[in-house]
Amino acid sequence: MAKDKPTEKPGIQPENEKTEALQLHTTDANGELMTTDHGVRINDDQNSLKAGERGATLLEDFILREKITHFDHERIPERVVHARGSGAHGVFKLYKSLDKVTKAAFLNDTETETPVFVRFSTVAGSKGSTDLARDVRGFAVKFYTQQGNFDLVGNNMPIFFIQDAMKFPDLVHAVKPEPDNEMPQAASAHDTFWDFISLMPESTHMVMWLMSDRAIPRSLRMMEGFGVHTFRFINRNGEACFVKFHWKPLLGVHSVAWDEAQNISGKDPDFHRRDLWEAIDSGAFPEWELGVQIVPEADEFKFEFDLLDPTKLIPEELVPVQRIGKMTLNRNPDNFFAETEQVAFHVGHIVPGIDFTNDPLMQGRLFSYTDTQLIRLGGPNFHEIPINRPVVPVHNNQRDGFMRQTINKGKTSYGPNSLGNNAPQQVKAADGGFTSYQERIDAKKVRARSKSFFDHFSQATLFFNSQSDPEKKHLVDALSFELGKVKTVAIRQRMVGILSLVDEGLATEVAFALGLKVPAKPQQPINHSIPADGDPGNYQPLKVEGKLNKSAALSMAGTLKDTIKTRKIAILAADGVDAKTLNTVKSAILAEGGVVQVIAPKLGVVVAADKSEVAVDESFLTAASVLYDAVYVPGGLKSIATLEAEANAIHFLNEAFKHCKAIAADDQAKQVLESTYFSKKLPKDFSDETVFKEGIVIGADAAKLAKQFIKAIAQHRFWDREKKRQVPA
Ligand code: HDE
Repeated sequence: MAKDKPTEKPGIQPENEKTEALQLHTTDANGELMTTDHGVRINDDQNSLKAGERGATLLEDFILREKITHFDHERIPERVVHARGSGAHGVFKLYKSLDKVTKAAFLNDTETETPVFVRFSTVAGSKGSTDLARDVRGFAVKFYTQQGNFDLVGNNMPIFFIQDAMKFPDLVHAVKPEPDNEMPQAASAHDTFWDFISLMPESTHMVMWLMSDRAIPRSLRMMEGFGVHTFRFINRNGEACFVKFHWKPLLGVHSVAWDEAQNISGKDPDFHRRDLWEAIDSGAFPEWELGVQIVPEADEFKFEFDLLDPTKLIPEELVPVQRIGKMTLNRNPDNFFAETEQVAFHVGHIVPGIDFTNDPLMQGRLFSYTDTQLIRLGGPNFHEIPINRPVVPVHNNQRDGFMRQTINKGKTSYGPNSLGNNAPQQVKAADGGFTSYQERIDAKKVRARSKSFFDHFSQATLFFNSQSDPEKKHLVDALSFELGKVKTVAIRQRMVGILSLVDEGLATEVAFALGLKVPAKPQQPINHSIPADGDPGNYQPLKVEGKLNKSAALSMAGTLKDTIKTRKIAILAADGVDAKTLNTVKSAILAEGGVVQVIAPKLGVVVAADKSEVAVDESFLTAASVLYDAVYVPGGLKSIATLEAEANAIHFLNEAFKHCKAIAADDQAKQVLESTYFSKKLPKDFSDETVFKEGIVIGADAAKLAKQFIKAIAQHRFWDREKKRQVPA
């Protein structure tokens, strides 16, 4: 794996070929005069034109009319799914050439830096909904390659709910707010979602991922990405292989606790968007390695699942992920609407060397993405919007339409032609002209599902078995929460039946929380996705015993835990704080790339015991422990006395404990911890080992304490603490 090192000086957001091209369309009003849209200088932008000072406004006021009309038309439809998103520019650099398997130029040349634009999103919520909803995250990357745009429109989970595009509108209708009362917003915890899921056994595997901590990431920068479908690579000789795409974050894969997620949704619904923006702004550029799993064409039928089935992943134990390059996000957009909102991704944007497979979900997507842009962006010229333009020239005979920008010269807009030198010319494959993979097809036209898609449970079980104990507990809790919000008992009961086919213990625990019983004999669920004339017997889901019992890559427990880069650490302080211990710990954290904020009873400064002033970043009124990764209480008798009496400080610590975060305190500050609910649970003597296990560091030597604290923060969370579930924060 590549070493995690900063690419540029903090604060500098480098340009690339694409961001430079965007400058042509970028404007800055700084120091400029105000004009109408037609360039006429405006003398008064405060008052409309009236018949007398107290008279009616005149229709002839073109300045008012223009301003109001533009305002009236500012909104465009939000995306029907993935409406809430955050974007960033960056670059992709290849580690090693893949020229043996693909002729895609950006995957051949290790010298090229390919500009990218990435948009992360939640799926179900509206544009203004909370970032911390329990949901799948979209992970869409547009590569502006020298052969045209390649879009990898993926998610942070490697599989999907359904196997056929035909069911997508049903899935989305079920998860979106219910149609009679438009509730709940950005949540799957309601009857229609679970009604659908409980009748669609093929969704079981994905539901396990959705109920796992993957659905509540700590940061967009700390989640994996997946292309989901099996794609094809094609090499220069026209030979094909199968490929699955992965993104592996260099900060590791981390989540928050569900209780925390719900609190963040209130305290800062823009939590993920802000986190991404601030990291890039401060020069801590997020990085992912691009991974590929390559399967030779001859091995298509080697697996116990079908490579074309999007509800299945290829376990990394069977086909390892090769890390082939790195993406660095190093520039925030200048304008949210122009870039993040207007960017148009499409699974069908591929370049020579990459091709589709017959995955029926992918095939449906190939239609949907252009279609949706036509309504969302208002016509067929959305490829001309600056963020969507490739960095290579575009020439063809497509013409006109709403909002056409390009001025095509000449008489001909058809081919062949003799009046315009038969331009633009077609391109030979050897010169980079796209040719489709010549897959052999000899089949009857049928509406059917392949039997090889019918095992809906073995990978759901594999996922569950691969989780650590805390992750399993979170799954039980998430299912109990979600189904607990379902009003119809029959739906809950059906889900318990489905869960019993995944894992008996899981079903028993969820059933207990719901006050239900697990069916004595696991019942095969009925597959309701059958054609009207279909024989239900032919559509029975299969319970196949998977050969693999566990796959380490499916758990987040073994993720990277060697850095505190960009983690946010709160220092609680009041007047009289010991500036020396505070600054020692602060400097040590900053040196490791962490972010530190001082939180005090009021804004301004706290006057330290040595009369120096310490700037306050947030007051207890505006800060909350759920917005930080760890908390430290420095020494200073007066400060400690104030904090001990400050209910918000105690609540801050209780909550940090409840959410399993690293907590540190100067020896003197022990008495603040003694006012918390968890004081009784603290081990008496702290050795390094206890610190590591418990995540609580107390010490008189600030330098030593800082070292241990940093080690604890890097662990991210001490989930074992949840066993002592007695903190009423
Ligand atoms: Fe999408 N999806 N999707 N999807 N999808 C859209 O396109 C669709 C699916 C994904 O940040 C829409 O431009 C169908 C899988 C992302 O702009 C729409 C099916 C995966 C984004 C659409 C799927 C995705 C979208 C809505 C089933 C992971 C956000 C707005 C056949 C591999 C892109 C838009 C962005 C967006 C259709 C299933 C990922 C309606 C029909 C599987 C990341 O076209």
